[in-house]
Amino acid sequence: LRAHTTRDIAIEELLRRHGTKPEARAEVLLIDERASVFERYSGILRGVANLHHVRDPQEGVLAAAEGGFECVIVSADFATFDPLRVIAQLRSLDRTRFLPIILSSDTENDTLIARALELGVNDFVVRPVDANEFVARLRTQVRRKAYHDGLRSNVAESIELAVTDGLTGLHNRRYLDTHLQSLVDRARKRGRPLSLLITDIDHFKAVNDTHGHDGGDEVLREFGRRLRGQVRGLDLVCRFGGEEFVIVMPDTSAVMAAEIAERLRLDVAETPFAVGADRSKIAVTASLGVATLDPSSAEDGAALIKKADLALYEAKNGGRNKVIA
Ligand code: GH3
Ligand code: MG
Ligand code: MG
Ligand code: MG
Repeated sequence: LRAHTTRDIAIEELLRRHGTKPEARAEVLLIDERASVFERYSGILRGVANLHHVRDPQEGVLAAAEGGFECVIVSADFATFDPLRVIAQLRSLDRTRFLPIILSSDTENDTLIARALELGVNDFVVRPVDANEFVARLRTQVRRKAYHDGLRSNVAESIELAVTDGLTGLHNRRYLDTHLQSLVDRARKRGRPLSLLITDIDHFKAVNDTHGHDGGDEVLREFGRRLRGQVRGLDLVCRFGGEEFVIVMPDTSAVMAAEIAERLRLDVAETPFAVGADRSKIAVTASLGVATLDPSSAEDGAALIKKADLALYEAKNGGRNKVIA
């Protein structure tokens, strides 16, 4: 019996990471007109990759764009088709922009290889290929892709987090700040109306005082859900801060926006919010201020927010549970 020391385990981990143990098979696409090349490469990559074969270069690009591949091997030797075009197409499509490409050439054509590398080929092999070298080059590309895919999704996740409100899952103020002006610009350019509303929960401090901060959080989440559920997908709903929310509504006139605001007000006021383990019901009301972009003035996104905020202030002063448009 072999004693398993910590050192053994560490070495095994290293070997595993460096691919001495079999890795999962990669899904690889070969674009080459010849069945003989496919047979040869299938033999070499047996146990390493599931090799898929498309003979026609244009169909090959389409197959690659359909996804599911971790690497594509492109022939440099089509009878009548320029292999550089295949590479350029693969690099220009969103779906294949980052897909590793290995160029497989019958001859050591330096000019072609150099131009292919410039177009974004990741590696190349010259036939007849050495089996071990081919496997190693392919695995390197597959690992590189996995690593970069991981990085890309981490970046996408960080960006998503940076513009999302953690409590409600709605967009946050940072997102509004970066998008409101372009929504205003677009509305002006297209000669379309644009409305914005700000809503603030009435006496929210009392909710916290009576039901605790967690109870208050639950009300905020439910409030956010109701707002999101009552407007169209293209309307931008965000948590502006504390218990204030902003909704930006493209293609929405002042009359329509006032109706929507009234509907929201009623929905909140008429259906109590359930909080806590015992789902006790809380009566909540909110005040709303509505503003519509004036096409004859030069007001910007910030001015629109200010206008809606003044209306909200009036609604609060007018006794709360009110819409001022
Ligand atoms: P008004 O009708 O004038 O709006 O009264 P209000 O009590 O709602 O207004 P105020 O702005 O005085 O109080 C807002 C409260 O919201 C104070 C703050 O502690 C609370 N609050 C802000 N953010 C959160 C949060 O994320 N969770 C909870 N539970 N409370 C929050
Ligand atoms: Mg306040
Ligand atoms: Mg309030
Ligand atoms: Mg407030």
